[in-house]
Amino acid sequence: MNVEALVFDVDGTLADTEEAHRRAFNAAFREHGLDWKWSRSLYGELLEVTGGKERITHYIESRNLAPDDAERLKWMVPCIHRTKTLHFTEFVEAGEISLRPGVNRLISEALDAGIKLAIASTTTLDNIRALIVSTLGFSALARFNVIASGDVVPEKKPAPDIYRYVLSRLRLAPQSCIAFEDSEIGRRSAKSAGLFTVVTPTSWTRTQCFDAADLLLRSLGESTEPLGEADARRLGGQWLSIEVLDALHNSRTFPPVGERKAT
Ligand code: XBP
Ligand code: MG
Repeated sequence: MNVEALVFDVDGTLADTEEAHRRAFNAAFREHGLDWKWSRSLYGELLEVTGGKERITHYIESRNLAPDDAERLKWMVPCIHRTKTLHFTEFVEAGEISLRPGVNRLISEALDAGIKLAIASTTTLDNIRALIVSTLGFSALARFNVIASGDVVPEKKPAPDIYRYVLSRLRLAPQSCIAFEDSEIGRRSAKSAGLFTVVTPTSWTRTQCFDAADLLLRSLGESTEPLGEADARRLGGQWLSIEVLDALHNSRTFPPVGERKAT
């Protein structure tokens, strides 16, 4: 194997979490006596702003409030976001979120092959920990050599900071690592840091343009949820295995752009 580490984004990649985030934001707004309610369509637009605190601040600034009101609300953002995180972790701990197809399988294959694992996410460490523990068990946290959450770097995605932070902690060059993302913002972050990037969009990001993705798939696939026909044909198998990933990454020959549309 030439691949030395797999670096996973969390929201949308490990699991399809953004609906739970949206519900947690709205629960926090209610708890703080705010009459804000983020619909699915509005939240889809707000996802262009990475980081929950930054997203709430952006929303306040977009409402043309009186300067004093805006300042007072911005002062509340950290507290509102802490409440939101409590609601999100409650949803996760209640078992409402499961890993996307192929994630657990690929993590196990990587460990068996002696490949390191890392996380590079914009969300909070509390959210990441809750998701890993609720889906893989407490001991699974130790499988990851590095878990990097949004606030450890000065700039969130699409800046490359979080991936560069992970590479420095892994002491690996970007050329020997592969990133997994769900959004164009995340892809740009990983690519700017020099990583081969696999993109598996969700319903929140499927309409984005991923022509620049090194590999675009509907999901990582597994025996119970195989890849779509076109993806399976391109990869020569029903799911993205470590062996196929290593070969693709080494050969740097990717399926023709035209065939990159996730089926
Ligand atoms: C996606 C994000 C996060 C989540 C909300 O993170 O941008 O902000 O939408 O989580 P990822 P927080 O990099 O894992 O795709 O409220 O904790 O930010
Ligand atoms: Mg994501």
